[in-house]
Amino acid sequence: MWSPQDAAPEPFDPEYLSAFQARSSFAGVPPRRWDTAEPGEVVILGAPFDWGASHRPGARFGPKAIREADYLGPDGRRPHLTAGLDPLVELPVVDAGDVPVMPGYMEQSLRNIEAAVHSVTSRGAIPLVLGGDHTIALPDATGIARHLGFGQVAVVHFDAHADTGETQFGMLLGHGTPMRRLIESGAVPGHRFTQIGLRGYWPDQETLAWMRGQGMHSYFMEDCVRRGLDTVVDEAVGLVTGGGADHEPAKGAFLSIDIDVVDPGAAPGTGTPEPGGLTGRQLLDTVRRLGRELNVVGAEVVEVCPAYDAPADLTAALANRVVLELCTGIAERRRAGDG
Ligand SMILES: [Mn+2]
Repeated sequence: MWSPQDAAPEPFDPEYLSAFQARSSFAGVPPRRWDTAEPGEVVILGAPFDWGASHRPGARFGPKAIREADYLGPDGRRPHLTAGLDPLVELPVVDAGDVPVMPGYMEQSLRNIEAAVHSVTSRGAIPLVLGGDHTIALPDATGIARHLGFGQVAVVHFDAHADTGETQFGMLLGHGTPMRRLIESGAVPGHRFTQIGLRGYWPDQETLAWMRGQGMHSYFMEDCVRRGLDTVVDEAVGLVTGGGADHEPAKGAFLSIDIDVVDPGAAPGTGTPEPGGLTGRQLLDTVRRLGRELNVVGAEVVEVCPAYDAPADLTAALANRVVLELCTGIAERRRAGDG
């Protein structure tokens, strides 16, 4: 089986076009091959991969839907109303299209995603991956850890689900297992994980005990409601920048944003909807804040499943704005001279 402990995968032909390729770049930003990213750029990559889904498939169409769920023109400009800057221009943001993936071919597809993310990261740019189901957290975070060092990157993980299953249908790879694979490989140790928004009826108590044993910091929706999301995010920031008890601060943060962290009333177009989540407003404010307060070295927005999003494309529109708010926060941090 493919493992993050293997040697880094070989790069592949960046001219290859996926069958699920969007016809336009995100908001009309300039196209860029991922192997020519410039330092400081935020590079959007599509990962139209959904063969790790346990329930509703269709997230392979997520990258296209997120790029196109937008009522403004493809002019590469999105001036933020209150930040006083345009993150697309200021960072700048570019779009490298979709990573070539092959339906049904789990391991080779994940290798390609990892190679593209690693290529962007190793050039000093910030990969921002549009999923795709959450299996891609494994190659995304591994590609970044290969550059910054195994154990050096913190993950702030927004999700209804912990994604720490030991197996899925008896198999090691799938969208319910990536966080466990990252911990086992050492790419991201348990103490570097902060999870926000967990709820529902999965995983079981044995898995929750394993997570605690690994030192994972898991905030349930009940914590977000009872203690307040701001308090939870204060602690999440402290865990990354302070490292938590007995640990060095992380070199940077990877934000793994499963759109199902938001209540399915506002984000129905997703593979495994779980009632009772965050509001869209809460997620937007939080990702902007984390962009500002953390050294974000990469991000992914996953599990947008457009076939269940009809008729209003609400989930894809929210994901589009999550990307913009995160980029706004990163631009604000850079303007303030912190990164
Ligand atoms: Mn997930």
